[in-house]
Amino acid sequence: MPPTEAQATQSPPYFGEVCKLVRYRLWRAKKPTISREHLTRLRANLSLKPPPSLSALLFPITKHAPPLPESLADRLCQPQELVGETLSDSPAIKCRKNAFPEVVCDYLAAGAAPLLKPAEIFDPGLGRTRQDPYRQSLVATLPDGVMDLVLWAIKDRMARLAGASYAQGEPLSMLAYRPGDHYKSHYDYLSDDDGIASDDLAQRGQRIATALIRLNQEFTGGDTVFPRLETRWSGVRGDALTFTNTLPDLRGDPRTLHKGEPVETGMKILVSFWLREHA
Ligand SMILES: O=C(O)CCC(=O)C(=O)O
Repeated sequence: MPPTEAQATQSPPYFGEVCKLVRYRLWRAKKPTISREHLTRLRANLSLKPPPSLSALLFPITKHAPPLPESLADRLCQPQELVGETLSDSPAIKCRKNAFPEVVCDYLAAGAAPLLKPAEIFDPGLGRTRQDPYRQSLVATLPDGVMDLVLWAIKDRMARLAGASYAQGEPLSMLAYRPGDHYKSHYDYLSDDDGIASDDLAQRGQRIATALIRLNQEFTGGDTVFPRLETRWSGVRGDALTFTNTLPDLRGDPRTLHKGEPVETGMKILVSFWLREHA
Protein backbone atom coordinates (compact mmCIF):
# COMPACT_ATOMS: atom_id res chain seq x y z
CA MET A 1 0.00 0.00 0.00
CA PRO A 2 2.27 2.82 -1.15
CA PRO A 3 1.47 6.23 0.32
CA THR A 4 -0.18 8.78 -1.91
CA GLU A 5 2.00 11.62 -3.10
CA ALA A 6 0.48 13.95 -0.53
CA GLN A 7 1.14 11.49 2.30
CA ALA A 8 4.68 10.88 1.11
CA THR A 9 5.54 14.56 1.21
CA GLN A 10 3.80 15.18 4.55
CA SER A 11 4.94 12.15 6.51
CA PRO A 12 4.60 12.88 10.21
CA PRO A 13 7.82 12.69 12.23
CA TYR A 14 6.93 9.34 13.82
CA PHE A 15 6.58 7.77 10.36
CA GLY A 16 10.36 7.43 10.33
CA GLU A 17 10.30 5.88 13.79
CA VAL A 18 7.93 3.10 12.80
CA CYS A 19 9.66 2.48 9.49
CA LYS A 20 12.98 2.24 11.29
CA LEU A 21 11.55 -0.40 13.57
CA VAL A 22 10.10 -2.40 10.71
CA ARG A 23 13.34 -2.15 8.73
CA TYR A 24 15.40 -3.15 11.75
CA ARG A 25 13.26 -6.21 12.26
CA LEU A 26 13.53 -7.14 8.62
CA TRP A 27 17.28 -6.67 8.75
CA ARG A 28 17.57 -8.87 11.83
CA ALA A 29 15.56 -11.51 10.05
CA LYS A 30 17.99 -11.10 7.11
CA LYS A 31 15.31 -9.78 4.84
CA PRO A 32 16.57 -6.65 3.14
CA THR A 33 13.22 -5.03 2.43
CA ILE A 34 9.57 -5.77 2.13
CA SER A 35 9.99 -6.62 -1.48
CA ARG A 36 10.61 -9.60 -3.66
CA GLU A 37 11.09 -12.23 -0.98
CA HIS A 38 8.13 -11.00 0.99
CA LEU A 39 5.98 -10.74 -2.06
CA THR A 40 6.98 -14.23 -3.09
CA ARG A 41 6.11 -15.55 0.34
CA LEU A 42 2.82 -13.75 0.26
CA ARG A 43 2.15 -15.23 -3.13
CA ALA A 44 3.01 -18.68 -1.79
CA ASN A 45 0.74 -18.13 1.18
CA LEU A 46 -2.05 -16.98 -1.05
CA SER A 47 -1.31 -19.92 -3.32
CA LEU A 48 -3.12 -18.43 -6.24
CA LYS A 49 -2.23 -20.60 -9.19
CA PRO A 50 -1.00 -18.83 -11.17
CA PRO A 51 -1.35 -15.35 -9.73
CA PRO A 52 -2.54 -12.91 -12.37
CA SER A 53 0.23 -10.49 -11.54
CA LEU A 54 1.87 -10.14 -8.19
CA SER A 55 1.94 -6.39 -8.12
CA ALA A 56 -1.59 -6.18 -9.41
CA LEU A 57 -2.61 -8.52 -6.64
CA LEU A 58 -0.93 -6.67 -3.82
CA PHE A 59 -1.18 -3.02 -4.59
CA PRO A 60 -4.43 -2.23 -6.33
CA ILE A 61 -6.61 -0.14 -4.13
CA THR A 62 -10.15 -1.45 -4.12
CA LYS A 63 -12.85 0.81 -2.82
CA HIS A 64 -15.14 -2.04 -1.87
CA ALA A 65 -14.26 -5.41 -0.45
CA PRO A 66 -13.76 -7.78 -3.35
CA PRO A 67 -15.58 -11.09 -3.08
CA LEU A 68 -13.40 -13.62 -1.33
CA PRO A 69 -14.99 -16.78 -2.70
CA GLU A 70 -11.92 -18.93 -2.35
CA SER A 71 -11.17 -17.71 1.11
CA LEU A 72 -8.17 -15.59 0.30
CA ALA A 73 -7.69 -15.04 4.00
CA ASP A 74 -7.14 -18.70 4.84
CA ARG A 75 -4.52 -18.91 2.15
CA LEU A 76 -2.88 -15.74 3.30
CA CYS A 77 -2.41 -17.29 6.68
CA GLN A 78 -1.18 -20.69 5.57
CA PRO A 79 -3.62 -23.41 6.53
CA GLN A 80 -2.71 -24.54 9.99
CA GLU A 81 -4.41 -25.59 13.14
CA LEU A 82 -4.56 -22.49 15.31
CA VAL A 83 -3.70 -22.98 18.93
CA GLY A 84 -6.26 -21.08 20.95
CA GLU A 85 -6.52 -20.32 24.62
CA THR A 86 -9.72 -19.19 26.28
CA LEU A 87 -8.99 -16.38 28.73
CA SER A 88 -12.65 -16.02 29.71
CA ASP A 89 -15.81 -17.99 28.85
CA SER A 90 -18.22 -15.16 29.59
CA PRO A 91 -17.59 -12.67 28.17
CA ALA A 92 -15.80 -14.74 25.53
CA ILE A 93 -12.12 -13.76 25.30
CA LYS A 94 -9.81 -15.90 23.19
CA CYS A 95 -6.20 -15.61 22.16
CA ARG A 96 -4.70 -17.47 19.20
CA LYS A 97 -1.00 -18.07 18.86
CA ASN A 98 0.62 -17.30 15.54
CA ALA A 99 -2.63 -16.37 13.81
CA PHE A 100 -0.86 -14.15 11.28
CA PRO A 101 2.55 -14.84 9.68
CA GLU A 102 5.30 -12.34 10.34
CA VAL A 103 5.33 -11.17 6.74
CA VAL A 104 1.70 -10.13 7.12
CA CYS A 105 2.51 -8.20 10.31
CA ASP A 106 5.33 -6.37 8.50
CA TYR A 107 3.20 -5.67 5.45
CA LEU A 108 0.51 -4.15 7.59
CA ALA A 109 2.89 -2.10 9.75
CA ALA A 110 4.81 -0.74 6.78
CA GLY A 111 1.63 0.04 4.89
CA ALA A 112 -0.14 1.83 7.72
CA ALA A 113 2.88 3.77 9.06
CA PRO A 114 2.44 6.77 6.71
CA LEU A 115 -1.07 7.31 8.08
CA LEU A 116 -0.11 7.49 11.76
CA LYS A 117 -1.28 10.50 13.72
CA PRO A 118 -2.01 11.22 17.39
CA ALA A 119 -4.97 9.26 18.80
CA GLU A 120 -8.12 11.17 19.76
CA ILE A 121 -11.20 10.43 21.83
CA PHE A 122 -14.73 11.70 21.27
CA ASP A 123 -15.70 14.69 23.42
CA PRO A 124 -19.52 14.85 23.64
CA GLY A 125 -19.31 18.44 24.97
CA LEU A 126 -17.47 19.60 21.86
CA GLY A 127 -19.30 17.20 19.55
CA ARG A 128 -15.98 16.16 17.99
CA THR A 129 -12.83 14.20 18.72
CA ARG A 130 -9.78 15.69 20.42
CA GLN A 131 -6.47 14.54 21.91
CA ASP A 132 -6.65 13.53 25.56
CA PRO A 133 -4.15 12.03 28.04
CA TYR A 134 -6.71 9.23 28.57
CA ARG A 135 -5.64 7.76 25.25
CA GLN A 136 -2.05 8.41 24.33
CA SER A 137 -0.71 6.69 21.22
CA LEU A 138 -0.50 7.09 17.48
CA VAL A 139 -3.27 5.70 15.31
CA ALA A 140 -3.51 4.98 11.59
CA THR A 141 -7.03 4.30 10.40
CA LEU A 142 -7.31 2.48 7.10
CA PRO A 143 -10.47 3.62 5.32
CA ASP A 144 -11.91 1.50 2.50
CA GLY A 145 -10.21 3.80 -0.01
CA VAL A 146 -6.72 2.59 0.94
CA MET A 147 -7.49 -1.10 1.26
CA ASP A 148 -5.79 -3.54 -1.09
CA LEU A 149 -6.57 -7.22 -1.43
CA VAL A 150 -4.15 -8.32 1.26
CA LEU A 151 -5.62 -5.86 3.74
CA TRP A 152 -9.13 -7.07 2.93
CA ALA A 153 -7.94 -10.62 3.48
CA ILE A 154 -6.49 -9.66 6.86
CA LYS A 155 -9.80 -8.05 7.77
CA ASP A 156 -11.64 -11.15 6.68
CA ARG A 157 -9.40 -13.36 8.77
CA MET A 158 -9.74 -11.17 11.86
CA ALA A 159 -13.52 -11.03 11.48
CA ARG A 160 -13.82 -14.77 11.25
CA LEU A 161 -11.62 -15.28 14.30
CA ALA A 162 -14.13 -13.05 16.11
CA GLY A 163 -17.07 -15.07 14.75
CA ALA A 164 -18.27 -12.40 12.29
CA SER A 165 -17.96 -11.38 8.65
CA TYR A 166 -15.56 -8.69 7.39
CA ALA A 167 -18.58 -6.79 6.05
CA GLN A 168 -19.57 -6.13 9.66
CA GLY A 169 -16.23 -4.44 10.29
CA GLU A 170 -15.32 -0.82 10.84
CA PRO A 171 -12.03 0.37 9.30
CA LEU A 172 -8.87 -1.37 10.54
CA SER A 173 -6.75 0.75 12.87
CA MET A 174 -3.07 0.37 13.61
CA LEU A 175 -2.03 1.66 17.04
CA ALA A 176 1.59 2.53 17.87
CA TYR A 177 2.43 3.16 21.53
CA ARG A 178 5.74 4.83 22.42
CA PRO A 179 7.27 4.55 25.92
CA GLY A 180 4.75 5.97 28.40
CA ASP A 181 1.84 5.72 25.94
CA HIS A 182 -1.29 3.91 27.13
CA TYR A 183 -5.03 3.57 26.67
CA LYS A 184 -6.81 3.86 30.03
CA SER A 185 -9.79 1.69 30.97
CA HIS A 186 -12.62 1.90 28.46
CA TYR A 187 -15.34 -0.10 26.71
CA ASP A 188 -15.42 -0.72 22.97
CA TYR A 189 -19.24 -0.84 22.83
CA LEU A 190 -21.00 2.41 22.02
CA SER A 191 -23.06 4.27 24.58
CA ASP A 192 -25.64 6.74 23.47
CA ASP A 193 -26.40 8.76 26.58
CA ASP A 194 -26.12 12.01 24.62
CA GLY A 195 -27.86 10.80 21.45
CA ILE A 196 -24.82 11.49 19.27
CA ALA A 197 -24.35 7.85 18.22
CA SER A 198 -28.04 7.11 17.69
CA ASP A 199 -28.03 7.31 13.87
CA ASP A 200 -24.95 5.15 13.69
CA LEU A 201 -26.40 2.65 16.18
CA ALA A 202 -29.71 2.53 14.31
CA GLN A 203 -27.87 1.78 11.08
CA ARG A 204 -25.13 -0.64 12.08
CA GLY A 205 -26.08 -1.74 15.57
CA GLN A 206 -23.75 -2.24 18.50
CA ARG A 207 -20.01 -3.04 18.39
CA ILE A 208 -20.40 -6.70 19.20
CA ALA A 209 -16.76 -7.82 19.08
CA THR A 210 -13.15 -6.65 18.92
CA ALA A 211 -10.16 -8.35 17.28
CA LEU A 212 -6.56 -7.33 17.98
CA ILE A 213 -3.29 -8.50 16.39
CA ARG A 214 0.14 -7.92 17.91
CA LEU A 215 2.36 -6.73 15.05
CA ASN A 216 5.59 -6.75 17.05
CA GLN A 217 7.15 -7.80 20.32
CA GLU A 218 10.14 -5.49 20.68
CA PHE A 219 8.79 -3.67 23.71
CA THR A 220 8.15 -4.14 27.43
CA GLY A 221 4.96 -3.30 29.33
CA GLY A 222 1.83 -2.60 27.27
CA ASP A 223 -0.25 -5.64 28.25
CA THR A 224 -3.93 -5.57 27.34
CA VAL A 225 -5.72 -5.91 30.68
CA PHE A 226 -9.34 -6.69 31.67
CA PRO A 227 -9.37 -5.48 35.28
CA ARG A 228 -12.86 -6.80 36.14
CA LEU A 229 -11.95 -10.26 34.90
CA GLU A 230 -8.46 -10.23 36.38
CA THR A 231 -7.04 -11.34 33.09
CA ARG A 232 -4.33 -9.96 30.83
CA TRP A 233 -2.83 -10.62 27.40
CA SER A 234 0.75 -10.06 26.36
CA GLY A 235 1.08 -12.11 23.20
CA VAL A 236 3.90 -12.05 20.68
CA ARG A 237 4.07 -10.98 17.06
CA GLY A 238 1.29 -12.53 14.98
CA ASP A 239 -0.88 -13.49 17.97
CA ALA A 240 -4.53 -12.45 17.93
CA LEU A 241 -7.00 -11.66 20.71
CA THR A 242 -10.75 -11.59 20.17
CA PHE A 243 -13.47 -10.68 22.63
CA THR A 244 -17.19 -10.00 22.66
CA ASN A 245 -18.36 -6.60 23.88
CA THR A 246 -22.06 -7.28 24.35
CA LEU A 247 -24.42 -9.41 26.41
CA PRO A 248 -26.79 -11.86 24.63
CA ASP A 249 -29.44 -9.11 24.43
CA LEU A 250 -26.83 -6.87 22.70
CA ARG A 251 -26.50 -4.39 25.54
CA GLY A 252 -22.91 -3.44 26.34
CA ASP A 253 -21.23 -5.87 28.74
CA PRO A 254 -19.48 -3.84 31.49
CA ARG A 255 -17.26 -6.81 32.33
CA THR A 256 -15.38 -6.08 29.09
CA LEU A 257 -13.77 -2.94 30.55
CA HIS A 258 -10.16 -3.08 29.33
CA LYS A 259 -7.03 -0.99 28.95
CA GLY A 260 -3.64 -0.93 27.23
CA GLU A 261 -1.09 -0.61 30.04
CA PRO A 262 1.73 1.93 29.61
CA VAL A 263 4.59 0.80 27.40
CA GLU A 264 7.89 0.84 29.30
CA THR A 265 10.49 0.46 26.56
CA GLY A 266 10.33 0.15 22.79
CA MET A 267 7.25 0.66 20.66
CA LYS A 268 4.14 -1.52 20.80
CA ILE A 269 2.37 -1.92 17.46
CA LEU A 270 -1.08 -3.43 17.37
CA VAL A 271 -3.97 -3.69 14.93
CA SER A 272 -7.48 -3.22 16.21
CA PHE A 273 -10.73 -4.11 14.44
CA TRP A 274 -14.25 -3.47 15.72
CA LEU A 275 -17.19 -5.50 14.45
CA ARG A 276 -20.79 -4.34 14.33
CA GLU A 277 -24.13 -6.17 14.40
CA HIS A 278 -24.87 -5.29 10.78
CA ALA A 279 -22.79 -4.88 7.61
O1 LIG B 1 -3.65 -1.30 23.38
C1 LIG B 1 -4.27 -2.23 23.83
O2 LIG B 1 -3.70 -3.17 24.37
C2 LIG B 1 -5.76 -2.25 23.78
C3 LIG B 1 -6.33 -1.52 22.59
C4 LIG B 1 -7.76 -1.22 22.83
O3 LIG B 1 -8.23 -1.26 23.92
C5 LIG B 1 -8.66 -0.87 21.74
O4 LIG B 1 -8.23 -0.73 20.60
O5 LIG B 1 -9.88 -0.74 22.02
